[in-house]
Parts: sequence; C-alpha cells; structure tokens
Amino acid sequence: MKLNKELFKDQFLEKLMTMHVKSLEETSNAERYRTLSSLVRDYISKKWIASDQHYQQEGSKQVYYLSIEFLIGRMLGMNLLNLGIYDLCKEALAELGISLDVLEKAEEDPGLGNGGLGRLAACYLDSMAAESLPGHGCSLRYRYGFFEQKIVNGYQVEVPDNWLDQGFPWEFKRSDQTVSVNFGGNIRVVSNDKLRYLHENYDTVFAVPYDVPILGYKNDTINTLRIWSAEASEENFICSTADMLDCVTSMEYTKTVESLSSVLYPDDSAYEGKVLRLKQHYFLVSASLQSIIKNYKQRALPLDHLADYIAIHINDTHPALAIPEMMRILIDVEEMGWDEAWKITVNIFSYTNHTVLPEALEKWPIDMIQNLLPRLYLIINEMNERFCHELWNRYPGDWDKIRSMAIISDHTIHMANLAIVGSHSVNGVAQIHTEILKTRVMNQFHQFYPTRFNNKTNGVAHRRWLLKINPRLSSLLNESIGSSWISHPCDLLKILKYADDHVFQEKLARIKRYNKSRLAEHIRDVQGIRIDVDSIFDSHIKRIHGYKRQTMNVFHIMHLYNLLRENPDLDIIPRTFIFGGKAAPGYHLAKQTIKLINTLATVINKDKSIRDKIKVVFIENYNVTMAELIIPATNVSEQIPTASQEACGTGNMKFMMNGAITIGTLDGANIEIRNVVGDNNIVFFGLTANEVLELHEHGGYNPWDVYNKDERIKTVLDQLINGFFPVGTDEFKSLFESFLYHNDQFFVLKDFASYADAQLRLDQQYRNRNQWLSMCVHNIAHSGKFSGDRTFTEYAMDVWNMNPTISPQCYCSNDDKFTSRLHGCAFTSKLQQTISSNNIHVPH
Ligand code: 26Q
Repeated sequence: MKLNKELFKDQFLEKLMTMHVKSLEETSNAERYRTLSSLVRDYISKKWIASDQHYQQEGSKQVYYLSIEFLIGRMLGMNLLNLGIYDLCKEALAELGISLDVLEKAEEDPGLGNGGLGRLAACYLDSMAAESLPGHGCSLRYRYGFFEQKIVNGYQVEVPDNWLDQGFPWEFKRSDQTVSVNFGGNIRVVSNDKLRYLHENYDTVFAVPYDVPILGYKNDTINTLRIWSAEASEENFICSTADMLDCVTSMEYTKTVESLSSVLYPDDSAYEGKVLRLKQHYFLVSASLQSIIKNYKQRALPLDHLADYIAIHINDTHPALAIPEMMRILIDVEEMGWDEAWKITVNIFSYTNHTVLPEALEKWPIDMIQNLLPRLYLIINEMNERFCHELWNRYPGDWDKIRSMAIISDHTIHMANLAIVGSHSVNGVAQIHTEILKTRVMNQFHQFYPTRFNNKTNGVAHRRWLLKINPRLSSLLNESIGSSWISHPCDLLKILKYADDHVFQEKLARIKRYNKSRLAEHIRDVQGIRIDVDSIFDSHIKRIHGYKRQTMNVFHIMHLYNLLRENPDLDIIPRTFIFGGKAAPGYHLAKQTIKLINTLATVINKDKSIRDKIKVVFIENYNVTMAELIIPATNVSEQIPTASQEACGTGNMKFMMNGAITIGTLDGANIEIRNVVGDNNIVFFGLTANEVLELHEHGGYNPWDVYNKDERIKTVLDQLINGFFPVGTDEFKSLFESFLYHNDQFFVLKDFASYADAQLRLDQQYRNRNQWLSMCVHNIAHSGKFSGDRTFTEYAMDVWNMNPTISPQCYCSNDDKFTSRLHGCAFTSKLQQTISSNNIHVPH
C-alpha cells in the first residue's frame, strides 16, 4: 500500500510503543528519533533486497570504493528525502505534535573521517546511488570516530567520540558474512608440481561486516557501504574460572584485537608509521577483497573475467595493499599464474591521489610489512623486481631514476609507487593538481605511463549540500526553474536569466538572511556570542593546517582591528569572521592557531570602542552537521591556501552552491570555479602555483623583507609577542618564529598585501547590493559542474569502464547568458560522443 500520512502515523505510533513500551507523551526526542529511524529502516529493507537482486539479474559491473574514511554525516533527513517522503513525514509528525527538525538533531553525526578525502567518498556514494550505478563503499567501523573538539580556555581539547553509544540505527550487522584476516606468522614454500606458499603460525582476527544502505534519489536504488569491525576469534578466548591468568590473557588479547577498528587516526596530512595503522589498512583491504571475491563467485562468472565485472577504486594510498592482496588471492587461493593475475589486477584497480604534501606520502619500513604481512611482502618484492626490470630495460644504467621509481627503496615500501604500478588509472582531483602530479610529483611515472594519468575534478553531493541543507533556496529554485536540477545539476544554469532580476535577487537575499539568523541563534545559544545578522558572514571552515593559512585571515582581522581602534568611524561593512576546524592532536602550530583565533575573539568581541563592526567566532567541534548550518548562512567563502598545496578543496564548491562569493588563491578547484563563473564573480589574489613552486626551488624568500617594509605586518606580528594579547608573551612565540625564523613556509607574509587588497575590493563590491546578488546568482547557477554526479560519471566512463545514465539536460556553460554549450558539460570525449550519437540538442 502506498504510504500516506494516516498510515505513517499509525505505523510510527505502533513502532514507538513496541520499541519503548511508552506512550507518545512519555517518550524523549532521542526515543522518537530511534523510532522514526527504525521505521525508515523497515521501508528501506525491501527495496534493498530488490536493488541487490536487480544488479544480480542484470549482471552489472560493480564498483567498490575502498576508503579508510567515509564521512557520511547524519542520515535520517537524507534518507527521507531520497525515499521521497520527507514532506509527508514532516507533516504527519507535526500532526502528532512532533517536530521532524528536532528529531533530526537527535541523530549523532558519525565522524568516520578526518576531512576532505572522507567526505568526498561519502559524496560519491550519494551520486552513484542517485544514478543507479552499482557502486559500494568499503571502510572500517571505528568504535570511536574523529575526536570531539572542546575549547577550554581557548585551547583545543580532544574528547573521544562515543558515537555508537546509543547504537547506530542505519547499520545491519551481517555476522554470517564474517571473514578472517591473518597477521604475522611465517611463510613455508613447498614445491610439488608447482611452488606453493603456505602461511603458518599467524594470528587470526575476525572481520564482521556491518552494512549501511545508501539510497538513490527517488529511484529505488539502494547501494551498500560495508564497514568492518574487528572481533577476536573465540578459539583464542580461553576463560575458565580455574585459571584467572588465562582469563586475563584472553581479555588482553580481545582488547588488542578490537583495538584494530577502535580509533580513527586523527591526521589528515601527516604520515606516522604506526603499526596499528598499517594493521587497519590491511584489515580493511583483506576483509573487503575476500567479500568482493566471494560475492563474485556466487554469480558463477569465470574468474579470468573478473575485471569485466568488478572495478576497485582506491581512495589515496591507504587501501593500496589491496593490490598485492588481490595478487595473493588470485595466485595462492585461485591458483593463477603471476602474469594472468597481474593483468587482471591492474585492470581492476584505479587510484586517486589527494595530496602533494610530501609529509603525507605513505611509506612503510620493510621489516614492519615483513613481520606483519609476510606473504604480501614477498608479493610486493616480486612486483618491485619485475617493475625495476622494466625500468632497467627502458633506462639502462639510470640508477637514480630506478631508485626513485622503485616500489621498495631505502628499506622502505613507497605506497604511491606501488599504487601507480598496480593500477590502470591514476588521477588527481583538480586540473592544477593533476598537472602538478604529471609535471612534478609523479613526473617520472607520467613519462613512463603517459596514458595512465588523468584528471577528475572533485564534485560534491548537491542533494545534501543544497537541496537538504538549504530548503528555502531549493524551493526558490523549484519555483523559478522547476526541479530538474535535483537530478540534473547543470540545469541550475537556468537561473542565470534571473541574475539581474531584482525581485528574484530580493528573494535570494531574504533566504540568506534567514539562514544567517539560524546560525546566529545557534552561536548565541551555544557559545553566548551575539552577532549581527546584517554583517557580512565570512567563513573559514576546514581542517586547521599551515597551508590552509587560517593565520593569514587572522592577521588581516588583527590589521582591521588596529585600524578600527585608531578610527572607530572607519568605513567598512560590518563583518563576522567565522572559523571552524580541528587540528591534529600532535600538530603544535595548528593548535596554537586555534588558541590565537580564540584569544583574538575574546579581545575583539568585548571591545565596545569598535562598535561591533567586526566580530570573531570560533565554532567548537566543526563537523559535517556544523558545515550544514554554516554554509547556507555564509556570504564570503575563504579559500586561501598557498597556491599549489590544496589538491582541490570541496568546501569552495559547497559554498558556491549556496550563493557565497569566494575570496581565494589560484589553487585547486578555485581556478575551475573562476573558469565557469568568470573573473567578475569571484575575488582572487596572491602568488600563483608556479610562482610558489619556483620560489620554493630557490630556497623560499626572506620574510624579514616583508616585515621591515610593510608596517601593517610588522605591527601584527609584534602583537603576537609584545603583550598585546591577554596571555603570556611566550604563548604565540612559536607561531611568531614560524613566520620569521623558519622562513614562512606557507608564504603568509608574502601574500598578505595582496590578500588585504582583495578584502578591500570585496568590501566595495558588497556595497553594490544588486551587483553582489547578481554575483551570488552566477555562483549558484554555475555550481552544477561541481556536483559529484558529473565527477562520478567521468570516473564511470573513463576509469571504471561502465555505462552510467547520462543526463541529456546536462548543460554547462561558460557564458554569462544562458547559452548552453557542449564543451562545458561534456567533460570527457566519451560523454561528447554519447551526446552527439543520441542526437541530444545542445544550442550554441
Ligand atoms: C598519510 C599517511 C599514513 C596514513 C594516513 C595518511 C593520510 C591521511 C589522510 C594522508 C592524507 C589524508 C587526507 C587527505 C585529504 O583529505 N586530502 C584532501 O582531499 C580532498 C578530496 O580530494 C581535497 O579536496 C583536498 O584538497 C585534500 O586536501
């Protein structure tokens, strides 16, 4: 029977009673949330089975996205939207006196990721399901997710994130599909008719899968995110009352095993050679591959056609051990020869790089791999020998080149090299990033495998980052251009015709103001700070890292503050500077940056003399849920990394979709945003990537020159250590020294003047209300290109060799007028071909 409000209310009340044995009035919001999610779970189950069966019958190729992180965010609201019952439930609950908004807020935000890389993986799951593509995620079920950030006396304090405490209603435990993962031991080689490698004396850990349904948008597709949990094998658990020692040892053992999936490492860009991390990587990889192969075998397809039916994508190098693990399974278990196994493996795997920071390139000491994964070590060794042989044939005698490209060198396994050699596709995540990979970081590999490298500019789940989080803007779009943009994001271009329509502009302005008031209320209630809804909301939200240059923003605010103290009548548009982000616990300068922002906030926010012209807020515990509140409320999006360092950035895309104007450097996707919106609709400044890289090659620059010449910078830097702040003069000494004595690695001082100019321009532009609102419309209109739907379609066609449905309405134009042009949308030649061969009309 089709769901209607009455039926839903009956089902909800029935469920509430059976789950909690209470009347409606007696239940808490948390209990009501659990009731609703359990009901939605029931709705999902049937469709999930059907979706799986459909894939089996179709014989479709399946893609598996292996990622050590999936930052999925809250699920209730998205699931209701995807099922097409959001409004129905909202109204029906309201009739019962329950607010759906309130229930949504009762959901924990699963923090199974650090930042960009993990959130991207979640965005692609959404897009794949929306396009009915059989794409599944594989990851770990961390007992404790990304730490919760508390701010105590201005400092970040890390608190464990006990997200599973109340249970996670969206997961389905599949104990029957448990697999074993083996660590340690030794390899015995036996040779009868052929060589066999027997793994002995290993320790076994059970990998128990939990499946999370991933819903497509109103299309009945339900894909799966499988997260693995580590459990001890029972045979190792000896606990008799007779021998307490056994019991204690067994408990210790259980704890050790469970520690495997117990914490998410809170580093987003620094390599730490921790053995537990390596274990986590192998645990994910081995469990996932075993289940992928088992599933494949159930389809009764021939093993030598594996690459025709499955594609495995590795999200950065963390799951790159999947490559030798696949070789192990094909050779040791399926008894294939090396050459055949290798061909299949390379055809199956593809790899995305997400960072050029040298400190984030994963490498492992040989002996660690040898001890922990003795069979994989032998396979990696063989891969390395064969690859070095190829290199020798191509570059005879060039030992330097061979050493730098080898998988194993200097007693270390270089995971990026392994990933490149073992995949048929390697991609960067924005045009400039891919260029930097090809011409610098992976230049030798690009010369060796020129066709293997390609670009896939990231995209985000616009159904979450626009439809869900900005319902008023979504309604305005629907009223104005229809709702086709929800499935065909490039249709957002249709609003360009309203760019200069004052009535439309005013509606947009009212929506922004409403969203700002929601954020202002939150900040008032949670942090006790009052902010002016009519000030410019200027947001800098992302991980705290030197290269992301939160400090440059801070220096500019300090400079504005200095001007205002001299002249409280200074003519600037009032601004609220909003920061949010977590620092890696061991990253001292990042943690000091948080302390600096909070200290500055205390000083500025209580200084009556500047008449509230500027305020500073540091949002505690920035996560997906907070981003969902901040982004729709933002006027100015700070995207100011040192050019060449930010691989892509995806916050920039989410802000643009919600009508914020970017102030940014020429880096990552900022460049591609400029290419579609045009120079008039974005504010740029700073050194280019080439300028930065050249300066780097020549040993940097002398920051003292800037300090001595630019009075503004001198004043601000001195204020860090001269008692200006109500903290000890040593508090910010390490930050001060990083700029002047450690060569300002991220060119903050060098770019400051240009940044301050850009901020002045922005202030001027904001004064012309109609022009500003027109800029906002341009940004929303062109954001369709940055939907994950576009990116994953490119992956599906260029990398995974699959056939996604292509949106005929997919127009993306570089023009201001609504003149759709083929090239803006057809990011790949294959897509172009499809469009022309289907006679899809694309006006010029
Ligand atoms: C390194 C060594 C050992 C173990 C872990 C790591 C590690 C962990 C996390 C290395 C890198 C990361 C995370 C990287 C990341 O989030 N990169 C971001 O990816 C986004 C999606 O592509 C981009 O938009 C961002 O520009 C990029 O910073």
